[in-house]
Amino acid sequence: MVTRGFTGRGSGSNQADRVPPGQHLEQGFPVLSAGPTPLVDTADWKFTVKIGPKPAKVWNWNQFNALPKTKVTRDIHCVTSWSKLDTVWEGVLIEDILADAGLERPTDFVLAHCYDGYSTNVPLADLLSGKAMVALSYAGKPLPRDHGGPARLLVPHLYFWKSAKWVNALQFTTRDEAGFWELRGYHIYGDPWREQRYKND
Ligand SMILES: Nc1nc2c(c(=O)[nH]1)N[C@H]1C(S)=C(S)[C@@H](COP(=O)(O)O)O[C@H]1N2
Ligand SMILES: [Mo]
Repeated sequence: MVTRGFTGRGSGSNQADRVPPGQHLEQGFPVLSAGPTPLVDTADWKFTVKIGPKPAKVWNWNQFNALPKTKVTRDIHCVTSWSKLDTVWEGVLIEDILADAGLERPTDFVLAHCYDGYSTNVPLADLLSGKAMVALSYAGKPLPRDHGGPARLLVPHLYFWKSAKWVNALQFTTRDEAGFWELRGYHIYGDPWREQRYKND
């Protein structure tokens, strides 16, 4: 195995230190979807921030792409046990989306919704401070369809099922409401370092 040395991101200089318990390193990029890949044309694409049932702001593709973009390099961890290091993404940080909507912290929880009907819940704190984005590109290219293109949520510090592909809405909720996999036995939070895979982990 090749050792890369320092990554410049604090914690471990060693790859092994960056792989959570029960995970192994993956060089490829597996595709995992609960159903078929939806075809989402950027001409029809819309992204909505809602507070409860009420839309607070809607962007079309061009409007969304005019928001400030940020590039990040992150390790990702799928609950099926693969981890992939140093993945490179570009997109719009959640705080930059909220700022454009004139919102700060409407509620403490968020439910992300997607074009394929998938959903996943995340506490708002886990989406702020540069921790999460709506990613529009992967490895310097527009996000491939099977990986969630044209746009997906990226929450790399939680298991990858939280990184909702084909995302089209962030809904603020007052309680932490379970999403698709969370309703089907997966952990409500999903911290890979604490191996929060299933409901009672
Ligand atoms: N909309 C949507 N997002 C989704 C899924 C899905 O089925 N639909 N699967 C989740 C799961 S379980 C995983 S592990 C990751 C996989 O992302 P990838 O296919 O880019 O590796 O997407 C997550 N986001
Ligand atoms: Mo997954």
